[in-house]
Amino acid sequence: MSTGLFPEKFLQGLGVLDWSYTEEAVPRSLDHFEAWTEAGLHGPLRYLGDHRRELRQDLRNVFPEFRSALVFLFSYQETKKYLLDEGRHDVAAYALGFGGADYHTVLRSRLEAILERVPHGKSFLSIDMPPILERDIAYRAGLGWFGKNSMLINRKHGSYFIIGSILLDQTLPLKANDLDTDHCGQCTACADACPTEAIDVEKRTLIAEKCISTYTIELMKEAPPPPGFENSRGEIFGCDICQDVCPWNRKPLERVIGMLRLNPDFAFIREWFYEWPRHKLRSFIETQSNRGLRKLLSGTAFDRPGREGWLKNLRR
Ligand code: B12
Ligand code: SF4
Ligand code: SF4
Repeated sequence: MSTGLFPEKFLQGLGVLDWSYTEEAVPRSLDHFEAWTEAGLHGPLRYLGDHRRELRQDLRNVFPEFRSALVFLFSYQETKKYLLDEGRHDVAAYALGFGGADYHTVLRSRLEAILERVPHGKSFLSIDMPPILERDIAYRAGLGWFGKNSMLINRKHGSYFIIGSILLDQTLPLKANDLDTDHCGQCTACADACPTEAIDVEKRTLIAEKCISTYTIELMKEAPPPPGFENSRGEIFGCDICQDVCPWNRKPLERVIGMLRLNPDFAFIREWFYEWPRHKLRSFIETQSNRGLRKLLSGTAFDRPGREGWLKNLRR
């Protein structure tokens, strides 16, 4: 979307690939979400099936003053391109794509910078954590469609982005894009490539407990890997396989220069993941207490699994 509200250079500087607007409070895909949780497909992700499930039914459950939302797609394409060129699949690109910092923190300040340009009263910033169906909010703002891998895919920019939204207590003189339609067609490349058969093509969703991303990010204790994990590419944190094979990600990556830019404070990440052999990293983590490891990783995306989770991930 382009309006005088946000100069293009300003948004480019913040890594925004595209943005749009919606006044719809209720997710269009709510039925799919409810069927998914009822069928238990959220598996170990309890926060999707407990009392927070109902909160996702309407944005007003989270922000009662809701009248409209601005939705932004924040790129990590350069990092993805770099990792693909280097043949490195250990760590999901999103985790390195914001200087190695936790994207929740980085994108919150970018959304705050954007908010300064919008006349507003009360507002609510959403990046990942709140009980909001964020792919759906981007969908109803017309920013893409739900791929068979369940990613929100944008026709021009693919799916290597994080969705961030600003909920407002007033409407703006803007119009949502038209809803996008399906552009997967007969393709099933993502489901064919998923080593753990976690993708349900018919339902356009995941069986969460089979997904490597769940196993390596969300499971913080020793646990058996999902069947097929041994056939992955060496992933130890997150998984990008079903995006890497998606034809809609090819062209967007041709337009960018591959780059890994880590904040100086997080330069150790390169050493840990790319310079040390795995057994060295594992031995190092063994010498740390859980609290000590969390302190070292604080501010990055990598502190989530904790010591036990990391030892699990590095067992392979
Ligand atoms: C839980 C969660 C996970 C779980 C479960 C994944 C999942 N598919 O739900 C796990 C840990 C596995 C995970 C993994 C990843 N995640 Co995640 N995750 C979330 C979280 C917190 C909630 C998602 C959710 O509500 N799932 C519930 C299920 C039912 O939703 P769904 O699978 O998306 O299904 C929807 C559609 O498919 C649709 N639908 C289904 N069938 C049909 C049919 C039709 C016709 C239509 C119209 C719609 C439709 O309805 C469903 C409900 O909206 C969101 C943040 C948020 N607050 O929304 C991030 C989020 C989805 N994750 C994100 C990312 C980046 C990832 C990873 C790429 C990270 C990585 N590299 O490891 C992987 C991708 C795996 C994958 N293919 O999905 C991004 C996705 C951005 C994008 N372009 O889509 C989000 C939006 C975070 C953000 N703010 O950007 N994630
Ligand atoms: S993220 Fe990996 S394991 Fe999960 S569905 Fe995609 S390819 Fe399969
Ligand atoms: S790989 Fe094919 S089926 Fe899967 S999301 Fe991309 S276009 Fe759709």
